[in-house]
Amino acid sequence: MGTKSEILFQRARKIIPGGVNSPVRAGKAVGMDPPFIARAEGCFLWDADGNQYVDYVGSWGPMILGHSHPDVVQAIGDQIKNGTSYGAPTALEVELAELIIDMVPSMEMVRMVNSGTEAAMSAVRLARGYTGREMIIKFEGCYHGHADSLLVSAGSGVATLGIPGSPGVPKDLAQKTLSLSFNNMDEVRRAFEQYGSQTAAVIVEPIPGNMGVVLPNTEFLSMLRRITKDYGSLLIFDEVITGFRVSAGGAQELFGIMPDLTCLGKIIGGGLPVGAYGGRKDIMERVAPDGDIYQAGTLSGNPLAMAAGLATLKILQKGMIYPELEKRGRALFSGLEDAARSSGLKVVVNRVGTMGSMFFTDKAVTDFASAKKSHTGMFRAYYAEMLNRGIYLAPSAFEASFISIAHDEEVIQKTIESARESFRSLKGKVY
Ligand code: KE4
Repeated sequence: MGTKSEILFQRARKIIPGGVNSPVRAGKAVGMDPPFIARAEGCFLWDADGNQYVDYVGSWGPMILGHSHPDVVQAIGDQIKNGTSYGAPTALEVELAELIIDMVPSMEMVRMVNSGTEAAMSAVRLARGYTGREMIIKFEGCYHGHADSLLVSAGSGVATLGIPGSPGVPKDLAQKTLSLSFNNMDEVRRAFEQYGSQTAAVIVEPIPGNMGVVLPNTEFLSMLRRITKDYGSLLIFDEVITGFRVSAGGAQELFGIMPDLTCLGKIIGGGLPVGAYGGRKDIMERVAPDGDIYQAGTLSGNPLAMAAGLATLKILQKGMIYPELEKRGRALFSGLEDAARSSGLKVVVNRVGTMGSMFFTDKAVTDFASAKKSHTGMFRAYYAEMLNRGIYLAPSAFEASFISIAHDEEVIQKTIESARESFRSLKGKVY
C-alpha cells in the first residue's frame, strides 16, 4: 500500500519529470524519496501522512517570517477579492518597487519578473546590451538559475572558455561565459587580463548559498568592484538568496559594496513567484519600453505576489528582527557544531545570519572545489537520521539551511538534541 507520500510520488513520476517540478526536491542527492508536503505554519511543515517537521528549507529561502505569517495571509486574502491578475500596472507594484529601492542601497530603478532565473537572465542581457560586450564571468558553485548563459561550467584550466553545464546549452554560447573559482583573485585578474575588454559583467552570489554556504574573503568582493570598474564591465550581485536575508539591505549593505545591478527573488515574493532586477538608473533606462533592450512577462508584478511581497518587506524594513535572527542563527549552528564535535566528528560550519551549512570535513570550505571534498556520504546519513527525527534539512550537502523568525529557542534546542542523537547513531559506522 505505502504511505500517501509514496503513492503520490509514484503517480507524480509517471507524468512529471522525476516526479518533481524542480530537480533538487526529488532527494536524489540524499538517496531518499521526498515527503509530499500538505501544509505549513510558522517553522513547521506537515506531510501528506500528517508527519510534522521542523522546516530548515523555508521554500529555499523565501520564508524568513515563517510559513503562513498572518500579515502575509491577510494581504493575499484582501487582494484576491479584487482578482488575481490583470496584465496591467497596479499601485501595488509601484509600492513594492519604492520599498525595494528604499531598502537596497544600490537600487535606483527595478523591474519585477517571476523568478530568480528571469532576474539573472535579464540582468545578463541588459549588461551585454548596455556595454556592447558579450563575455560574462561567473564562479563555480554559484547558481544563478537555469538560463543558458549561466548553465556553464569551467573549462579546463583558468580563464579558458566555458563549457555547457547541461545538454542543450549551445557550445558557442557557453564559450562566452568564463567560470572561475570563487574567492580566487588571481584567477579573476588573469581572466580580465585576457578578456577584460570583452567582458560585459561579473555575476556573483556575494555570499554563495549554492555550494553550501561559503563566505567571501574580505578583499574578494571589493576587488571585483574595482576590477570591473577599471575594465568598464558591470558588477552584478545575485542576491536572490541574500537579499533581505542577511540584512534589510542584503549583502551589499552588510559589506558596503555597491554593485551596478542586483538580482532579487525568494523573500521579495513572501513565498509567491517573484523575482526582480535593478540598479543604476542609467543602465535600467535601457530596458524596454523606454529603452531598446527587451524583457517582458505576462505575470510580472502579479498583484497577489506584490501584496505578499509588500506585507513581508514592510516587516523586514523596520530592521528590528535581524539582531534576533542573528542570535538564533548563531545558537543553532554553534549548537550543531558542538553536537558533531562531541561525537568526535570533524565538521566545518559556514554561516551568515540565518543562512548556514555544515560540511563533514576538517578543512576550510572557501570555494566549490573545497566544498566537494566534504564527505557527502556522511551528509546523506545525517540527513536521514534528522528527517526520521522530524528535522527537515535541505536534501543536499551543497545547499543552505535557513532559519525564520518563527524558529524559537525551544525548536532550536530540539533540533540540536536531534542532531546530538543523530551523530551518536552515526558514530563508528562507515559511509
Ligand atoms: P529561481 O529561478 O529558482 O526562482 O531562482 C534561481 C536562483 C538564482 N540565484 C540564486 C542565488 C539562487 O539560489 C537561485 C535558486 N536557488 C535554488 C536553491 N538554492 C532554488 C531551489 C530549486 O532550484 O528548486
